Order: sequence, then C-alpha cells, then structure tokens
Amino acid sequence: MNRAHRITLPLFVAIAAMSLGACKAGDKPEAAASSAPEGKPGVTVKDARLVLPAVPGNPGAAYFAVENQSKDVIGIVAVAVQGAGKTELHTGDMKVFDHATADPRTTLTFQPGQAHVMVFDVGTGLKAGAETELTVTFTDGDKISVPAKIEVMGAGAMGDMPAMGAASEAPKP
Ligand SMILES: [Cu+2]
Repeated sequence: MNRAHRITLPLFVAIAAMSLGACKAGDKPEAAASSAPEGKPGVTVKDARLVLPAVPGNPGAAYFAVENQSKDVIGIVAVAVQGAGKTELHTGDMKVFDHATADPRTTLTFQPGQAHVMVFDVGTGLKAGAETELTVTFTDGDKISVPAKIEVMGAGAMGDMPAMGAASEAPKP
C-alpha cells in the first residue's frame, strides 16, 4: 500500500489541481493516469529492494521486477538508487549490460544470482530496515520511481521472506 501511495502521490496533486478548476469532476482514474508526470501505462515496478554490502565500501545490489502489461516491448536503460552513486546493470556473472527488455505481457525480474543492479558508493545514510527510492529509466525516457526496502546481505538476500526489520543471521547451509 505504501508503495502504491508513493507512486500515486503526483497524481493526487494533479487531481487536486484539476478539482480546483472543475469543482465536481476530477474523479476519473484513467484521466489522471494519462496525465501523470511519472509512470508508464501498463508498466509496474515492484518488489524493489537494495541489499547493502556485507563489507562497507563494497558495492551493494538492487533487485526489482518490471511487470509489462502493455502491448509494447519495453526497454530498461538505467536504474538509479537514491543515496547511492553510480549503478550498473549486471548479468548473473557480473558482466555489464546496457539494456534489458521485457516483451508484452511478461515480467522482467532482477534477482540474486541473475540480472541485478550493481550499486556503487552506497551512502552511509542508507540503513537496513529503512527505505530508499529506486528509479527505473526506460528506453523512451519514461521513468518510474518506487520505494525500495533496504536489507543487509544475508538477511533475506536470497529470498523474499517478509522479514521484520533486521532479522537475525540465517544459519548457513
Ligand atoms: Cu554485479
């Protein structure tokens, strides 16, 4: 819910502005969506998280999923993490790539051991248990920003357990 709230915040402002002029109208989600300053019709970014490096100074990693419910192939060219420096798109074996695509009606997933975002210069303001913002930039220049949970490596890094805050260390297999 929190996530949706953040995304629709600019919409809310737009609706509020429209309602001022039109008094009674401004209750149409479709109209609001098309006038959103950010976002992309039919495309949702979800499950965003930043995994902090186990050793401070090392790069961290960010993961997320892009659900493409549109009729178009979408391309991702960059992913930024608020509070961190440069990022790179990496394959599962740490090779840099500059462009990922999602076919219509598919979900493109960045996850541990596979495609991921390598995050350099992780700022000290990024703390496990808090949230930052992840912004995905698409080939056409559109951007989607979503909240990203901040985790520490080892706690939920390999799964999507709904951990409460900083979980205690998982036993190693
Ligand atoms: Cu990497």
